[in-house]
Amino acid sequence: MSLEHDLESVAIDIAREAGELARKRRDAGVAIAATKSALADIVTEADREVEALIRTRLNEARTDDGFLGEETGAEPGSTGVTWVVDPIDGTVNYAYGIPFYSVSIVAVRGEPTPDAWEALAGVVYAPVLGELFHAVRGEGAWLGADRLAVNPEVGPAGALLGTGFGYDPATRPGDLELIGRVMPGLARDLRRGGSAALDLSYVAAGRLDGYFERGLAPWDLGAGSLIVAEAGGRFGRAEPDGGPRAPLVVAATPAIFDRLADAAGLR
Ligand code: LIP
Repeated sequence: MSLEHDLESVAIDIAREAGELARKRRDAGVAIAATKSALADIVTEADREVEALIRTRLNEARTDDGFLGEETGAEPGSTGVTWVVDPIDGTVNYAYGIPFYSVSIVAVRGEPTPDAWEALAGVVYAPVLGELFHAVRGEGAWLGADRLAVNPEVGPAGALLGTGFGYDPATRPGDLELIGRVMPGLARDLRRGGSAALDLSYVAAGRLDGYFERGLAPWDLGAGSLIVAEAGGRFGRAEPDGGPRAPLVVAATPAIFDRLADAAGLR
């Protein structure tokens, strides 16, 4: 088995176990452990417990790899491979009992930053929805055993787009201004799912024509960006307008990527 397929197999097994733990904890009731960057940026005890499980399993399976997790930060490794992990992406959905949340795990080579890494294998698992999206670099993207492909074209009514908002209320005016730039002339409607990893996977599955959001962390987008690319989609990330604001992510079918990127100010 190639390195990439071995990494994918490890990620799938761990994502399934982690997702089932998250679901079990959710059913038992969720405790908010703390807030982070803003009042809305919560972390639950389950986030911490699930990430601890993922770290333990990765250490068992790939002892000398590096790790970068939303809740426990970075630990360098010696193999050149780093695991970038969001234990529960869609934490607010999770806290409210909304099933649109996922475990996101990606193995990358090189510096673990989105602009520098080479994503090798990624998994996004939604335990309540029972859907496991996965991809290996150069080998396509899958939902379970079904091959994924982005929509080849967008209908005359316009594009169905996903988006999201940062936790900091100060970003709200910019987020709303961004929507005002993107929707006219391009979108038939918007969906705000609340899990970037699933939003990106939905682009790969053709359930969304495109997605854009400012302020995503590496663990939010790591696995989903590989899944989009391997499904024939395009993915871009940059400081909008060259300014110091939160980086903008755009992902879409090639049929509208350039128009969406231009309207969003990616280039
Ligand atoms: C979330 C993203 C979502 C974004 C939220 C938050 P978390 O990640 O998946 O797309 O809109 O602000 O960043 O915090 O649930 O891991």
